[in-house]
Amino acid sequence: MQSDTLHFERQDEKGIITLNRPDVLNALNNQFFTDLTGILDALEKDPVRIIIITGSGKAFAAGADIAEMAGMTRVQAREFSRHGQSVFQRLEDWEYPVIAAVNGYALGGGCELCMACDIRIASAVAKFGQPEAKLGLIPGFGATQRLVQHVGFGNALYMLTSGRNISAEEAQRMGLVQEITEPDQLMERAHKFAGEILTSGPEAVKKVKLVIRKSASSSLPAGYELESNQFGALFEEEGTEGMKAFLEKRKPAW
Ligand code: DAK
Repeated sequence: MQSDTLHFERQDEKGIITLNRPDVLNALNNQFFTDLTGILDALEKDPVRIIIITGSGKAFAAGADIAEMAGMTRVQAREFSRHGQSVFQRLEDWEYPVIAAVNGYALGGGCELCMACDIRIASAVAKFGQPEAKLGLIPGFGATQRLVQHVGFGNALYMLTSGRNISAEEAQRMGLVQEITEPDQLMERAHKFAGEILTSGPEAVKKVKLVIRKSASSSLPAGYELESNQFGALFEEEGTEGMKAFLEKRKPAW
């Protein structure tokens, strides 16, 4: 599937989304959000068990499209922000894991996109940042909420008030990035990790994401209850097979 802003490819149980406006460092415009929605709609009907998102050229995404944003009124800007937030929320709520393979600049909306993914694997040359304040703006696609969850208040304010870019190593130290690879090994590593997830029980993977994501906006007791319910449900689903396979010293047949 090919659109003006994205390329989508299915590889067995994986779906690979490549941001594809390299001339403007994959800047995120309204069309991008519409195109991503189209891919998620299609995947809802015919799912894959993992999504990998990456960028073409030297950027993952260098932020919201400043050229498009510059002409917006207050009302249009609010709409643009709500549109982006809802699409990123949909990605975060996607039932299976989403890996960001961050190949280069992940700035502003690009950093927000990678934070809406579940796991971030970064090229050693990737740069992360929320430079909105340098433009006299604040983030509009979720960073004021998600960055705090990823790196804590101090680090979030450190990045958001200064607008400075941080290296992949700094991002990893802060907890934003899970793995760093050599640039030419990024996609190989993302596929390898996806392969590791694919050997886990599909229902267990779905449920652990569900419990973690839902609990982030609920109380601790509600989170524990959800965990117990989902844990229990697996005893009528693939958990039985997983435990049996372990005891019989064989691979589980999911
Ligand atoms: N938007 C549009 N075009 C961009 C862009 C962007 N974010 N980033 C780069 N480009 C374009 C450049 O203008 C240039 O186009 P041409 O001049 O070739 O026509 C081309 O991509 C290549 O960029 P450079 O020539 O600048 O490349 P360099 O390697 O020299 O520099 C850079 C790379 C990433 C350091 C630099 O491009 C840069 O600083 N880019 C802007 C980064 C940035 O400020 N990102 C944050 C964007 S603001 C909201 C909704 C959303 C948001 C906020 C509020 N509401 C509606 C309330 C989110 C905001 C953002 O994400």
